[in-house]
Amino acid sequence: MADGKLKYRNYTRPAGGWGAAAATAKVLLEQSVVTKGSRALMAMNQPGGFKCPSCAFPDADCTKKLEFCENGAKALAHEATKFRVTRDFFARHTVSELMAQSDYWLEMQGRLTEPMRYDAKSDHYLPVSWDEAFATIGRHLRGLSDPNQAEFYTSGRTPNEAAFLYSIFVREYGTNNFPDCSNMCHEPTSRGLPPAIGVGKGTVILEDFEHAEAIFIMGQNPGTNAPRMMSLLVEARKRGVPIVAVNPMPERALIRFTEPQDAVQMATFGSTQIASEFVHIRVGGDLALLKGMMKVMFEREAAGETVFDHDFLRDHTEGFAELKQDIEAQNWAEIVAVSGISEEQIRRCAEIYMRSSATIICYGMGLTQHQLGSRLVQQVANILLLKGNFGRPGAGISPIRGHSNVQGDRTVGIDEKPSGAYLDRVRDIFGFEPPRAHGHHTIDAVEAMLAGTAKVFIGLGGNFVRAVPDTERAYGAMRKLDLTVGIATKLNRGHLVHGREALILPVIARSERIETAAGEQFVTIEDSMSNVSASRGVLEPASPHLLPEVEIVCRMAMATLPESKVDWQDYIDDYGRIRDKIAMIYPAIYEGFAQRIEVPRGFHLDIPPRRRVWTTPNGKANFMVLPGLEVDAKIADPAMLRLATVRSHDQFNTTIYSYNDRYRGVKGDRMILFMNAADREARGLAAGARVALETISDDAIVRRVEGLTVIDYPMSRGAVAGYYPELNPLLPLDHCDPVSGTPAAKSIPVRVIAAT
Ligand SMILES: Nc1nc2c(c(=O)[nH]1)N[C@H]1C(S)=C(S)[C@@H](COP(=O)(O)OP(=O)(O)OC[C@H]3O[C@@H](n4cnc5c(=O)[nH]c(N)nc54)[C@H](O)[C@@H]3O)O[C@H]1N2
Ligand SMILES: Nc1nc2c(c(=O)[nH]1)N[C@H]1C(S)=C(S)[C@@H](COP(=O)(O)OP(=O)(O)OC[C@H]3O[C@@H](n4cnc5c(=O)[nH]c(N)nc54)[C@H](O)[C@@H]3O)O[C@H]1N2
Ligand SMILES: [Mo]
Repeated sequence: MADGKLKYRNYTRPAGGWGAAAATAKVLLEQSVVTKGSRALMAMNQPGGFKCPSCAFPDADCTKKLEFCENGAKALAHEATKFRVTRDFFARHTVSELMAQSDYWLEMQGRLTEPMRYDAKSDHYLPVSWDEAFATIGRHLRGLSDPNQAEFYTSGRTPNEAAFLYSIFVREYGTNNFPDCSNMCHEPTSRGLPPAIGVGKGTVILEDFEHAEAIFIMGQNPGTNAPRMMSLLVEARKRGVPIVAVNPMPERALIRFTEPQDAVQMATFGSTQIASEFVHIRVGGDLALLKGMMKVMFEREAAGETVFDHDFLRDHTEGFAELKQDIEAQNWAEIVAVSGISEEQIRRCAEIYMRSSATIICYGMGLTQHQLGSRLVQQVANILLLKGNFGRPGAGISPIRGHSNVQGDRTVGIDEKPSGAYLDRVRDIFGFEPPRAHGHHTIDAVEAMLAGTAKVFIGLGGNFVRAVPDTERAYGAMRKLDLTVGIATKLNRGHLVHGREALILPVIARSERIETAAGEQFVTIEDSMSNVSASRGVLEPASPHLLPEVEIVCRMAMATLPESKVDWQDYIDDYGRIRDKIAMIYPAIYEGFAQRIEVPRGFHLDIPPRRRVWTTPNGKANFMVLPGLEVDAKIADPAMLRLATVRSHDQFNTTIYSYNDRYRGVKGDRMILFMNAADREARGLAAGARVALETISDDAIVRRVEGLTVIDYPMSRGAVAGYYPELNPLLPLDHCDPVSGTPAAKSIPVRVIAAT
């Protein structure tokens, strides 16, 4: 996908700054929402306003007047756009014609305006009434011989109220098939951390950044994907806090940043150095780095120094001896070879870590999207436990989540492996017997579609076919279904790769007002640091025919379950009633929801490790041993490179805002292969060469993407990077972490083939 005008120039300015300010103005203008958009921006992340629809990073205290960033502005501008996808639009284009358009083009057509159904005879989407649409869903779901033949996907923009009701509806219908975007994202956090520290969430809150004495950022690109985090990092640097960034790509915002909301820095063209230590890791080298750092710590203890928090180890942990044995068994030559980092630099990182009495380790997709992602994040917990970096100000583990409410959706029931205790509460409170068998996560769902056992797919938000691995196979799988339903704000590929019958159901977006028979409603979301707050849209809905997600879920339930035990109509009107039920199902964290949500900035959900309470089976924090140094299966092929699929600065997941990637110096093209010049030369390729990539796998499926342009980029050796979702055809469905099912999208073994 390109506009044919690739330009590449090394970006040497700091990230943020005037570039960000100009980009904000530009996107508002492009979407023709300058006045509406800027008014909405003022209400974003303010008490009484709505929550930014972009990432899940929390907003800071109210002392800051404007809490938004360039990429939040892009998300909002694209939501508040004046462009519309109408029935005339669908009359003008067949679905096959639309299929030939790029993701960018589809996105730029604007907001969906009314429910549509696919008509196979004409290959067009035609208008359909809401009643008829729900009746179609009910007919299909009631017609299945087994409820497990339906897949109920959720994407993380869905607010708590809608996600909670969806989880109740689907369980009353009779399945735990909840494939979710987080299955491709932070599932290693959700599955990996509970055995270690008792919760599958981060333990850090915003204030901790003010008390931290060292911050590590591993496998995460905050300048693009969590820009509100940058102001915390700038503040920390100003206090002289060391920041260690671990990344195979020297991301610009990890190097230098100008705070766009800092008037002085803006006026003086000033900037802050972010990483005091940049660790240019090999893709998949993080386990070796962490073990190397721990090895230094054990060496120092052996030499008589006190490095560990011995009281904490004694009172709170188990498994120390096993960890010690594993770490001491590693040798430096291998640690250096696998990480790609010199022993000297690893020792420096260890020194920074040992000197700090309060350390935060943040991480993103660079850690989770590996074949042993779940077990890798446990190693992050290990190193933090050694120094008692839990339950103390300025310290803890900080997975930086993706979608604005992805964490909340999981908290309120989107879980394919629900606990028995939770299911008992659902039974007691709602009066039906929920299914006990575990359901499908994302990869299982695609496999069920491929096998022909899945018949119906309902997507509450998101762009499933474009986000999952193995694009070609996923398209084929989707097309076998009897019914596909896309509940969405914007037209996307998922609506064009559809089942025999298909529906598009357009929703009121985050920034828009929800009025019901009971008056104006608000929804709630949970950010990456477990703060729950209210979100009230301020804009007029994009069309009078849109429905709120809550109502869509309720009406799907009513159309499917005529004998339901749940009073769905009640929930359509009054979202307070939904919150009351959430409080009943989750008393430990949500008790008093109705009152607590009245506080302007919301409230924090209890995270027991912050109190040094461990809700693990043995009541302790556990050191988890992962033998060896590799997080991805070794591949003997000497031509192999590890491909990391990443986000550009101008996209939100499968939504492409433009073909540019400012901080990486790319303009006008996304079919790019970032490669180290030495790796390029070793393959006899010229700079700017056109190449194809082919996946190395042993399943006899040829996975190939053509038409990539090689850019000399300071990647660590052996690693290449390119953009998601264009490169998803290269990612085999089973190339994933077995514990979480998360695709190893950061380490696809590939071979480069020169174009002939
Ligand atoms: N503007 C914007 N914001 C977003 C999103 C978006 O698309 N656009 N997406 C949202 C979502 S859903 C998510 S999950 C987050 C994602 O946010 P991030 O986690 O920042 O996502 P990525 O861009 O996929 O990759 C992160 C980094 O991992 C590095 N990396 C790759 N392989 C390795 C490795 O082996 N080790 C290490 N240490 N690093 C590695 C890459 O170079 C890259 O800098 O952002 C959220 N916020
Ligand atoms: N190769 C590779 N694959 C990846 C990743 C990667 O790094 N590499 N990252 C993975 C990750 S971390 C994630 S989270 C997934 C993302 O997977 P998804 O969450 O499925 O994808 P998105 O692109 O975020 O979904 C965008 C669509 O959501 C709809 N939408 C937007 N706002 C709303 C709303 O308020 N309500 C409703 N109902 N719909 C809305 C719009 O129609 C839009 O087209 O992709 C994963 N796939
Ligand atoms: Mo994500």
